[in-house]
Amino acid sequence: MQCLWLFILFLFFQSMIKQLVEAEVFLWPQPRSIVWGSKAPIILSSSFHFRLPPRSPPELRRAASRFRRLIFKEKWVPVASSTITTTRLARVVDDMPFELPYLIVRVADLHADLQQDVEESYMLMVPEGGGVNALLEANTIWGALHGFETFSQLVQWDSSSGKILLESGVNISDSPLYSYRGIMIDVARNFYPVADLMRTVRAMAHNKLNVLHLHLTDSQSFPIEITSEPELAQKGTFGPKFIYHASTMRKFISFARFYGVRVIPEIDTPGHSGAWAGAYPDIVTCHDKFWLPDMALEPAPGQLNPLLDETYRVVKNVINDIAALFTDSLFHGGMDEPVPACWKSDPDIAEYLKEENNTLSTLLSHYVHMLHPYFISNNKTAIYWEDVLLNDAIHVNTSLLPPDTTILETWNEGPLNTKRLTGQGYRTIVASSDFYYLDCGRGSFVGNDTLVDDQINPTPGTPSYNYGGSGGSWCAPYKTWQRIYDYDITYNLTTEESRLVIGGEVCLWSEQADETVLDGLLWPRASALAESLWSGNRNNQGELRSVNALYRLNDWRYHMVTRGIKAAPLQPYWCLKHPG
Ligand code: CP6
Repeated sequence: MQCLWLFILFLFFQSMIKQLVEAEVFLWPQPRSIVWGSKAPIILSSSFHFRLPPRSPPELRRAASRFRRLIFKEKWVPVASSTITTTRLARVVDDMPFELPYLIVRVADLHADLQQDVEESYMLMVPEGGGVNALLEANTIWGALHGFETFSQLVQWDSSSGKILLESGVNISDSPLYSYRGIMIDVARNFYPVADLMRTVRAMAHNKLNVLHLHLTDSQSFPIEITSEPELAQKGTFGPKFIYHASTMRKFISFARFYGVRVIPEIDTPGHSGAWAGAYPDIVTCHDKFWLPDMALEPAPGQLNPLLDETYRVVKNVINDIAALFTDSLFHGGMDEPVPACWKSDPDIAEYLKEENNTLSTLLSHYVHMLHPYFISNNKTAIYWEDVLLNDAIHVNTSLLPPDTTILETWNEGPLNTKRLTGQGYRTIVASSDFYYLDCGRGSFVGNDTLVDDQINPTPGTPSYNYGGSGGSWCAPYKTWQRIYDYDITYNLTTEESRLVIGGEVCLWSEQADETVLDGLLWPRASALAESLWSGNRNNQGELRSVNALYRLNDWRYHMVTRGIKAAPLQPYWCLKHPG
């Protein structure tokens, strides 16, 4: 009996000691598998180098020098570190001045392109005690980049000795649960300077996020230069400063690639297209009819007219140009939120609808029938918002959208629509407005919060929004990092359906956002998504890991701040110094 108590006591202390030790190194996102040894720190001196495979491509070489610079420059001291850590490190530095000579990098396939489903796994082995090389093995350079990132997070600065230290005796075997781990930024409601998008790409890479989806066009503006149709941007943006020139965008895409981040363009049609009217008023329905001046906080939806040849001439040019500019094989074609009253307000469409068997859905079907092949002929897989199949009033038949060239992005009805889409055999990206919309719950509106599509020319005096468009309170509450972390994107799916969920993305709609608030809206909430999609939001017992993640995420937030990302605080600083 006594023995049993002693044993329980032993277990208790053992787990306490383990917790103290494990609290010293924070990795984000947590790797799939990590085995710690004694964790005796070893020194990285200025002779330390990454040893790359012969004939490594520039992406790998630049990443190696980037990370080497980061490791020696950032002098990271975990904010959450206790005095125990510092004294232990100081003692170890005195007692065992062991150095790590090299990190040997091995990559099986040096030339795999950065595309959907590229292999991203890596193994990182730092032998105990120094003197022996560490090893990073990956199947592709994109996996090796993730390995560099993890390596950089094992590094700390010891302020008392001034040495750069690395935890030794670590074995990490890591790979993502989902291949699509993204952030969507709406750059049409407000413009984002490229420098801010570049900082976002760097932050994404630190979080092992791999897709930046740019919502490039909407009714408010058309800020991307289309070489063959220059007037679209010239007459569709807020001004000459608010344009992504093709040459700038090309450089940005290449920059992102060096960080292992794919940039996916979205040209949103046929709805949300009011800004096309600047250059081509004739192909856009209802752009000048919605709404009354006192409601004019959101422009008319503006929808491309599927009945006109001119529409297809312009759309085809736009898709061909964007397809050539953006190197990713995925291309987002929009198709969200069709407004029946907008199309109906056009006399030709009204006429069309009088014919037997003609409906708004057959009109959209004609448009999709024309549009989808433009993506195929450019060797692209099209992504569409779920509305194209699931919108009650206007949707197309699945036969128009072959699953091998179509991916759907779900944003309504929580997990229900994910089931509907995967159930029909479509690969699906989850961007649930209930869980992943980052702009929600920050604004307010006055009065009626439901924008009915028949609300064309609403009665003067109708309560109106006090800001433009959706977002804000429209989709309250504000999504906390825990809410994002805990969302099970394969909830209620069969194994087969789950396999079709390729990942998810948080969305930053920009009615009330631009570069001044970008970092604080994205981070650390996008970090919650990053870990949830990388190594899962539950432990082996099926319990949500967010319960124990706060301390580590808090430290990661400070680490991001050190790396130049103005991530929002999660708690008073005090809390990190007084862990429960
Ligand atoms: N703009 C576009 C939007 C939204 C969508 N598409 C949106 C809808 C509802 C909420 C937030 C954003 N502002 N083009 C939906 C995909 Cl709550």
